[in-house]
Amino acid sequence: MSVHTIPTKPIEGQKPGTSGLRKKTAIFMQPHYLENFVQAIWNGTGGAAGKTYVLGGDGRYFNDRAAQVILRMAAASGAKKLIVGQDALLSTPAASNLIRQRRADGGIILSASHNPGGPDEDFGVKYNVGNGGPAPEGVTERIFEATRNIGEYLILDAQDVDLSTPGIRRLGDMEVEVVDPVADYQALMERIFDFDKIRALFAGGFRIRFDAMHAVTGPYAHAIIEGALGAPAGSVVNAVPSPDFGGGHPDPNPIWAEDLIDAMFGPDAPDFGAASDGDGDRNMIVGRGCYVTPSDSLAVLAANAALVPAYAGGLAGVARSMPTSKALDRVAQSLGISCYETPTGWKFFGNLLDAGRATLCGEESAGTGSDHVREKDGLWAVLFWLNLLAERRQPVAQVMNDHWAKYGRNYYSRHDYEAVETAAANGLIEDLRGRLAELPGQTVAGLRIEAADEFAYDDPVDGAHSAGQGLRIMTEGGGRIVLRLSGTGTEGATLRVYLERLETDPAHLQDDPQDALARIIAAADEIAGIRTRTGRAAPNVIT
Ligand code: VG1
Ligand code: CO
Repeated sequence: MSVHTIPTKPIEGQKPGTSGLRKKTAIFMQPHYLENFVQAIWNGTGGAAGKTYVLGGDGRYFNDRAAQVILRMAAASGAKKLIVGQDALLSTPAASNLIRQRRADGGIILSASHNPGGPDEDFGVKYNVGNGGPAPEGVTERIFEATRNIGEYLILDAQDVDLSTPGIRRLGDMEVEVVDPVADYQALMERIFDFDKIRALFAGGFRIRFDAMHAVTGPYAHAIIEGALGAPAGSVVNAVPSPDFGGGHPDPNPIWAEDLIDAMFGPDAPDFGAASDGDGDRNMIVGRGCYVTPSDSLAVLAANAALVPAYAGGLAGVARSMPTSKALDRVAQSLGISCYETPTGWKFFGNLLDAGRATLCGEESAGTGSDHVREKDGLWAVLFWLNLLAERRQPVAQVMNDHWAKYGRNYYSRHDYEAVETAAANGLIEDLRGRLAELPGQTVAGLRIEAADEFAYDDPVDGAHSAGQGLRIMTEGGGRIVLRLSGTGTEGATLRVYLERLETDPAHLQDDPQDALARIIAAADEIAGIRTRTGRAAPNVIT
């Protein structure tokens, strides 16, 4: 087997976004595209020589081929060992766990998360560092810099490595350990939650529907929910990962997981419904006739953490991304712990978790997690809910009503305008940015604006500064409008408008969120000129 040095040139646009590099699959399959980026990961992080990496992905189209290329490139650059999920599969949280447990130097995760997969859809590559979390901005900047200076990459001339069964293989001088993707992750979950209690819940007739959305959590949910916890066969649906996720978007929200919503709001609904995304780091929680927003879910988990063995000793603190609702802040206040506000993207939680300042964290985009790994974790959130329901023995709707009665309800919604013309989206943001200073004191759609700014973050642990993290407009009575552009899309620009209002009147805790937010929604449109500038009468996705 010989090492080939392939001359190459920098390729435009290999800048990692909110969560790794995401592009159309066809772009990743162009000559040198994947190779350049992988070589840039080595070049930007001090080389692969002597290193141990974890490798796996969500099983989407090109996952298997990309994994073989990365193995050959790692071997050519002198990596010591690659730990790979069987069939090149690993959920994102399972990969994070393996990096930590095996003390690997880092990991490469092949996924475009909730984006659809297939030859005409999306692919992605994400680099995680030694703490198991997404590379922080400083590292992704060095990788991007390396993509702009690349002149060659190294690759071994070799056959595919057999990834179909667990075991130790060799590729040149490098060791390849193929592992069961579920085993270590399952063991971790058993250490965190009270599996006996949850088993007793199911034994008592409690019914769950977990929708794996044809994505990577299928094998995990099957082994844990139906296997270890004894839920009846058939509780986990769409459990076989498929390269195009059954033709859908593996995005656990009421739009893309409509089947689950229908089941949970229909006759004979099970007690509990949940779904996860392409790479298994997101979650959706639904009770019988009751959808739980991700921001509320995060707050409920924080408020009930003492019911879970791993968190029974109390939470060091909590953290949420800036656009996530302030429901969590209200719980933190009542627990007397800190609540940190970070920019969008899991990489910003890493330092807080490493430093022991936060135990739980989450995002409005259906991501929730804790210090057990350094990624958000979909199945973990589902097990957390099961553990708390096993203790409280109440329907989800009752848990929510009690929560709102105690803390008030932060009505919340996100409106997405997808694939908007990039210039129009940038124009909207730039124009609004220029007007932020003059907004306070104005009354728009009957609401007085109290403050407006652009969010920037100074990491309290390492002092890193991140600017330009979203425009915020605060209105009287605890209202808030946030606007930012997505950093994970692959087509045009996606404008995200986050809308929130606090309600504490007991007579108004059961309203429809879109109605409860009507004035905030109208104000957002009037302030930013959303309809005029995007040419869209309404958002494509409302969550
Ligand atoms: C989106 C979400 C963000 C999340 C990111 C990655 O980013 O808003 O909260 O961390 O996706 O999640 P953006 O830049 O498009 O708003 V995942 O499950 O796609 O890795
Ligand atoms: Co994801």
